[in-house]
Amino acid sequence: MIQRDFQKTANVFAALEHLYPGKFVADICEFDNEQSLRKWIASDLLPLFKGTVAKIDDLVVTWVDDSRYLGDAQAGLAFVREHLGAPGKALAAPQAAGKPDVDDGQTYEFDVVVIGGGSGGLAFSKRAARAGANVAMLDFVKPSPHGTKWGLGGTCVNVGCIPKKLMHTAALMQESFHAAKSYGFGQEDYNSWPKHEWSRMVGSVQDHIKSLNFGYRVQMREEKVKYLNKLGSFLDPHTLQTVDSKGVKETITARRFLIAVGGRPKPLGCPGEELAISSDDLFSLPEAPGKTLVVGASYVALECAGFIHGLGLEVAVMVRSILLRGFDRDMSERVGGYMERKGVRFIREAQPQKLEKVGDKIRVFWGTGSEDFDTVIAAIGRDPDTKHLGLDKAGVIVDGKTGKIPAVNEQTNVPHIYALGDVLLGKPELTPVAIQAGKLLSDRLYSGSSETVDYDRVCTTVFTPLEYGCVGWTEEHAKEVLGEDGLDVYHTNFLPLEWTVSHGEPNDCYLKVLVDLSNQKVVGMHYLGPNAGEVILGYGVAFRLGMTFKDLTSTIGIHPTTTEEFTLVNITKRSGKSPEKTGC
Ligand code: FAD
Ligand code: NA7
Repeated sequence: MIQRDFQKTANVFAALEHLYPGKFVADICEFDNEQSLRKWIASDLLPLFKGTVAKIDDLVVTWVDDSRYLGDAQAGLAFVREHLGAPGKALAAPQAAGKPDVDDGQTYEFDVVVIGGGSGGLAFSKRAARAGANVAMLDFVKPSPHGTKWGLGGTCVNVGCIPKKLMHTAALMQESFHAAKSYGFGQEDYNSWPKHEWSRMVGSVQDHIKSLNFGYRVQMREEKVKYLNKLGSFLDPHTLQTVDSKGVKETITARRFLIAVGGRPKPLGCPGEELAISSDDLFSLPEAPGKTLVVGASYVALECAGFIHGLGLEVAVMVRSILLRGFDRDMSERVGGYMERKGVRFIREAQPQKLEKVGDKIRVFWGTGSEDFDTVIAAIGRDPDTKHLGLDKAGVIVDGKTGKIPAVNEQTNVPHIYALGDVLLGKPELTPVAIQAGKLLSDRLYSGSSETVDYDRVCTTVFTPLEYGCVGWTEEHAKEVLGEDGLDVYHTNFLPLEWTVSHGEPNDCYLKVLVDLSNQKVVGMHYLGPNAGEVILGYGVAFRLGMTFKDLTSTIGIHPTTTEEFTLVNITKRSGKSPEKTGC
């Protein structure tokens, strides 16, 4: 019990360190047992306060300026709320984090070599070359275990955001066909609407991706970045070995390196795992996947399940524990609830134990059952692509548990080697995050800037059938930091006007605004409804600027829209009143 409470509080305090860089320091000390904790308090801690405290009997102690003892965790949080104001900007310049990145006076072929031409690598390369650096960028795609390959641009462009959003759009169109009937289009009999042709959709999506691949190659030429379609690995801290598709090996040297290799889907880790495909294969599947099992419950899993179901196929999702770990619990369950009501089946508290080929089906076995599927998609997370990078030869430290690279302001423990994007430890795995990191790192290294990435307060959207967008804290986290009494949760259900004549239950859509009662600042916004990405990003700007609840509700909305619901919200959870909507 003590351990769990401590862990929760430690997490809160660690978060405060990020929110108040340079102002708040969390020193997390772990002890094997209570006895050694008490010994430490008596021998090391009490003398620090020179008798100002008679007894410290709390698991968390807080103080100001190394001398003024405040008290327990609550006292510390109260002090933060009162004196530190709104969360500030990110940490100091990268060079301050580790040893300085000094020029060793040696001559190298390139100023900087970028390993990985995805969202982050491309952004950095173009910006650095424009600033006058001599840049080479390696990008090489290792085929998936099912043999799928793609072109320049990385995960987002080829097997991530872009094809995912296009297929999500296709699924929403299918829904619009139903709706169109109520608006006077088409036949009474829905079955006469055109059938969806998976292969034609894949053709259009892949054509677009190829045009993007081509565009990036042109950009590399125009920006004078030397693009090498080769796989790189370190031989020493300033030398890479490169291998091309024919197996030809060469070496390349540089003053600096940027590791932007992203990640790849994790295999299922059970017998027969090779029968499952992943998101790396899904977006170019020549035929519709048929009856599909998606394993995993985070956003890649739910998004894929959502659009496959939306295209008229039978889908089940196998959930090990909870939906959308890391997101707001209440919102996550609402996302799942909507999918379930629309016909996606959830197999809860289950994990595949074995996959077997039975005729042209895949039989999946789990604890309490087995079932045949046409396609199984493993969506249980992604591993950073760091295993064969020779990072040990360059002296770059890798996190033992995740394989990700720890860095401060993108600088690894080796001062001239940087890392960004999905490969970074503890940062959001999102394209705009990687792009921003690439641009700002280049500006700091080659254009005299000191601006660093604000990794907190990043807006995000889950493109499930009912989209979920959010920025800021989850309700659980806000309660941990502010306490139940320090937080108001304003919430409302709503029904988009466009849905009133066609489909949708009045209470499917929902939003909530989390407000810190001590200063009325908005600390989190959550929206479940159509066009969530478009809705939430605008509010994200105001959120970053420290918007109060009054700022939000005194903004005059645009009617009739769903985004105006944020400006109208007035019912708190605390009031116990129903958030259900009755009129416009
Ligand atoms: P990547 O884009 O993964 O690029 C890394 C590149 O490095 C790859 O091309 C790889 O082949 C190459 N490489 C690896 N090792 C080497 C080597 N040794 N030598 C040479 N080249 C190498 N994010 C969003 O913001 N919105 C979304 O809607 C969204 N949807 C997603 C949907 C899916 C299905 C997935 C999987 C991801 C999604 N993401 C989304 C996440 C987003 O794609 C990633 O955060 C982003 O692509 C990370 O960029 P990166 O530069 O770190 O790496
Ligand atoms: P995440 O966010 O790492 O989530 C992985 C999901 O898969 C999560 O629901 C896990 O359940 C589940 N999982 C993990 N291992 C297993 C096994 N062995 N069996 C069953 N289920 C498992 O992965 P995503 O692929 O959705 O996203 C990765 C990133 O890519 C994401 O941040 C995007 O930006 C792009 P758990 O909750 O741990 O029980």
